[in-house]
Amino acid sequence: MLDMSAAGLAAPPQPIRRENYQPPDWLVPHIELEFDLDPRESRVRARLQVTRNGAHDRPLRLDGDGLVPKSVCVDGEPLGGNGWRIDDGALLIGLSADAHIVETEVALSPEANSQLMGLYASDGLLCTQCEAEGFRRIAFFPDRPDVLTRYHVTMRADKARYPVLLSNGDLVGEGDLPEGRHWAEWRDPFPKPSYLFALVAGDLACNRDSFITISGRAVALGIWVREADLGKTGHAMAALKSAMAWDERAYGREYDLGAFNIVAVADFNFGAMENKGLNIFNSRYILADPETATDADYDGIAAVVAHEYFHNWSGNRVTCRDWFQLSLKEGFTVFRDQQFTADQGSPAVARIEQVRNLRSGQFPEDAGPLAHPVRPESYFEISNFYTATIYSKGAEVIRMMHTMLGADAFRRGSDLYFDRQDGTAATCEDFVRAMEEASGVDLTQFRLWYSQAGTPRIAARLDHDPAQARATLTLTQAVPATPGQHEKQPMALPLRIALFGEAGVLAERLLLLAEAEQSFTFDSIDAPPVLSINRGFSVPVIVDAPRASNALAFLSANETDPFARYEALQQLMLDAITADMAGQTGDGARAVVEAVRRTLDDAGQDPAFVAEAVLLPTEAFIGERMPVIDPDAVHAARESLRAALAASLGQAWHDAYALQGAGAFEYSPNAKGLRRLRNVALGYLALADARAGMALARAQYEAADNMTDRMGALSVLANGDGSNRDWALADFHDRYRANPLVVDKWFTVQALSTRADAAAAVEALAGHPDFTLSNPNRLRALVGAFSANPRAFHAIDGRGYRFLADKILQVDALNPQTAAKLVPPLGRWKRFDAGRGLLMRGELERILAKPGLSKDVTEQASKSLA
Ligand code: B3K
Ligand code: ZN
Repeated sequence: MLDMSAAGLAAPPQPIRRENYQPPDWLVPHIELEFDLDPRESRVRARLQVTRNGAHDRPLRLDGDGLVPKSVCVDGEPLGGNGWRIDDGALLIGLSADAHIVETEVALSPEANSQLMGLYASDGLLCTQCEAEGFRRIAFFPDRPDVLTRYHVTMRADKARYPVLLSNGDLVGEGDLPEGRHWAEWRDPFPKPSYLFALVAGDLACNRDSFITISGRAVALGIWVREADLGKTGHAMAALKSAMAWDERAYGREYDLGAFNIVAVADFNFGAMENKGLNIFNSRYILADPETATDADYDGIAAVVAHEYFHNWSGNRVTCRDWFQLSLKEGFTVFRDQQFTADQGSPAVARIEQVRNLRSGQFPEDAGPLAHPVRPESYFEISNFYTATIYSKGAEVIRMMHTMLGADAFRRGSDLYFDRQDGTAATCEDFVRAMEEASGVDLTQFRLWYSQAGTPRIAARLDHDPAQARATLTLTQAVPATPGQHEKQPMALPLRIALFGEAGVLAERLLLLAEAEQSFTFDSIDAPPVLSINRGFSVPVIVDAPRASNALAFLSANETDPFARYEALQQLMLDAITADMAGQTGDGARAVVEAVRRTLDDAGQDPAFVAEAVLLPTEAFIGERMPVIDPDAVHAARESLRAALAASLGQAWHDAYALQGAGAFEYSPNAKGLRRLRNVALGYLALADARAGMALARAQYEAADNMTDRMGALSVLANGDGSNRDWALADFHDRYRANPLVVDKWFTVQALSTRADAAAAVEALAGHPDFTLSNPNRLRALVGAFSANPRAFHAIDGRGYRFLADKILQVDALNPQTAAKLVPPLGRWKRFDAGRGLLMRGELERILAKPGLSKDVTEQASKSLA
């Protein structure tokens, strides 16, 4: 037998398992943190009050990552080298009594921190990111979400370089120090887990405002940015105030501190972070003005500002017991931000966008090697579990409870949950139990949504018996096998359906499909009805309900639920494209053309809805429906349908293009809808007549008074040929070279180009002086976007795969968390032909062979190969 230790091999790392959860051995009711800040070397002193939790004799274990203690004291006495040891980065101290004061001191280098976890430097600022396990890179501490601590923070820094010093809670003192330094002291009265700690030091300007809460308390609001960006903070501030008022109305949740601060930073691993009282944001989710931000950017800012604010209750006041419960805060908070967004504008358009995101981001994950339940069972690196499943599917799980219970009982359930769990670290089970108790609805079977991975599939058959005037809907469900879960049980699926006759709705019901097969009958139905299924996308599944094109066309014109109307048209389009790829000739394209014409002609419709409804399903979505994805065939079939729409509906596209009202830029649902429709129309006009289309796009580009119009034009120009294209790309870069968020758009529009030379262009752009691997936004703008460009990324010679793998390896050396997020597209190799599959596997193997590869990328790449 091979003796691992003798062979010098370390035991393979073991995953963390949910079933092994143990309460903390030691609690930390209070901490004092002192920071002497400097980009090169910052000193951190931590003074922890620790108390033994239960009767045991285990040592105190304080997590650490890359920390070297300069000193360790217990109850004021320095501990010699025998009193402590380091084990896997953590500091272990044997303690005799049940309560002690433990003090440690460490030195950190923020400017050398390229992982952007812990304390780091970004564009002259010093800031922190701690979720999930970044606090252990700042101080030795039990860095787990179920240890709740009161924080008292003192910061000292050079006053000229860092005039602003912020942390969680309320400012309790500040003053000057010798040698041009100054200090500030912050106290957060709410006990919190270490992942919610934050500090910022920098030369920042503030957009100040205030909010009076429902009980009449004044909250000082601040959005902190670079002086030059101050004019771009108005939209985020307005969104914050709307979100605060909305949470009082919709959930009865009031803000609890005297101050709420947001800081925007340029280098950030994801969107934003909900640190208690001091949210830190990726600047792309704060900064906006019409000249530099699109309508989609404006919408994203409002949604993320609201999301982080809502975490103050769903995440901070009630946090997670362990990271397996991550969806407790993320799924619920996404659901809350989705409700908020729906209340701001068009609920139908909001739902369409949510479902499109779910289908493009979460369904492929659920169907691939990285599939995992909403409440995972194990992980190696928790950063890899901030996934579309935890967030988007998690939100759908909450939404289904809302649907099954009804809005009133759901609200009683959320009130009970917040009351009962306030100040605790809770589990998904606690949430479901509160919903159950408040409503009396039994959610036993429903809990499978937390434990079973994979997207369920529903097949539907509708029979009609004229003699009995009865329709019978037979539904079957199946949940596909996923890694580690071969056998699945039938789930509780709340399915909204309607039956239509020529005169309109004959029956509407919310069905609960709970068995593998079930039939539902509908009486007083004289003639064979048309089935509309999964209205409002009430259940996140794939539905197979074959319907003739005239039935789908009927629904696309007559459904009363706008989402279902959209869905019927999407299905009609999908059927036409699928038939084309299968070489069938039929009237699929003609049916689509007529349905789109009717939708464009429907004067009463919200233009934003029309713009969504007439968009063809994405190439990624079409590919997902194929047994073996053929990106070239998908592209060809989709383009041919696009060409048919462009050629047959010339006048309708002209009319839609001309719809936009005159007048200055306005950010309102209607104006946004008109801009969206106009840009969609521009795409079709350019397809019908490339020369005229490029000229029109250039004219739009030059005349634009807002980024939505300019970007819409640029994307048409970038996909085209000729001098207008070259001119526009050069002009855009020149105009906006000083604005990194806009330069990101310039990279993305080229990375997403449908041109045949897109892969070569992206390789060249990776050598552009403005490209850098160290800024996650820039990396995602080029490399992330490219891997979502189906045809270019899946180029048959494998150059797209090779490019991505090269970038993953380069980024891994700097920032493993962000590198690991780039891996999933390579893990989809089973879905492609053998040739592509082999090339993708080859790149995953090459990645895994790299010595010193991070735990983050190792987990993603090795699971992707399995
Ligand atoms: N809670 C953070 C995400 C942290 C990601 C850490 N890898 C932002 C959010 O979801 O609101
Ligand atoms: Zn969140």
